[in-house]
Amino acid sequence: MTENRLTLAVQKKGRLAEGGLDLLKRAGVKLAYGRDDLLRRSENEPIDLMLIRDDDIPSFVASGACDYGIVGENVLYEAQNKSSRMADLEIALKLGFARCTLKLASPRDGDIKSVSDLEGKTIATSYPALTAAYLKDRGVTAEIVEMGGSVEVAPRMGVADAICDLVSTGATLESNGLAAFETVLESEAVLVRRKTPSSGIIAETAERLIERFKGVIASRQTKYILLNAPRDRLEEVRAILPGTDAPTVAPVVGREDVVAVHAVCTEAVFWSTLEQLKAVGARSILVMPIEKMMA
Ligand code: PRT
Ligand code: ZN
Repeated sequence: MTENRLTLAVQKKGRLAEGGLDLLKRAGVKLAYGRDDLLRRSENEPIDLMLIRDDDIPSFVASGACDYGIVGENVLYEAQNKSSRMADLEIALKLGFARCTLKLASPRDGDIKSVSDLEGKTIATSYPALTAAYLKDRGVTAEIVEMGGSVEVAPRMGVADAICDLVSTGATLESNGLAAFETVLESEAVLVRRKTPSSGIIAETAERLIERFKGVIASRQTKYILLNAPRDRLEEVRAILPGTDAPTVAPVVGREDVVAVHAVCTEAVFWSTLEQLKAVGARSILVMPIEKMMA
């Protein structure tokens, strides 16, 4: 840790690494070329990245080895349920990627269909603390078998009756003959820090980084729409534009009956949105990405 430089822990390799580095790049943080496996410096911001396993990120931030970290809520809450040393951690910002759900699942054609069916059974998971806390809340006593990976094979191998694992598309459960019956946690990548705030230059850097992250997140689904609309159907067009409060309406030279509409749409613009716009008479519809945003 260098004085006056913010240290950010990012997963070295995996689902969070890609999203984390992309977020930093979009936030204008350029990384210097470096051979160091553990530390990457930024060449234009007082920021150093520490590249580690995602499971280590909560303790690196809690101990002060890093100021901030990008980690899944699943890993953060598991760490907090395991150790009181993590109580000082808080989420500074939800980052909107690496979304997944921690679910209880059992063999599709078996007889475990609800949480109460787990009484006296065995559950395999990489999230023993979260699973235990969830079962305790519901008054169910079950044995938990901790596994580092390949949790989905546990029922087939006779290691457990059910599993508690992360699901995104559901394909892994499906191909292993399992069906989810309960959601334990909804998770996404978050920016985590200690509750006791840092001060001075590091705090200023953090504030700037968080504002930029917010801008990147907001601009991800925000689009700029340009279209021509019949003047007398303007209200209908406006009602369809997702998340716009005040579009700009300009005249079209030589066309009294048509106006040009420019709007920033803060909600997702789908093909079906364009079809609806066309159906009320909009023409020459252009949807453009927004590169940067600041409120
Ligand atoms: O080496 P390191 O410990 O850093 O990496 P890792 O193997 O623990 O992490 P990685 O990269 O697999 O996941 C990092 C984080 O990504 C997780 O902690 C979650 O916050 C998030 N994430 C999002 C996921 C998934 N989606 C996901 N689908 N993590 C894992 N999975 C696995 C899941 O465990 C299961 O095996 O994908 C499979 C299920 O996927 P579907 O699409 O078949 O449902
Ligand atoms: Zn991990």
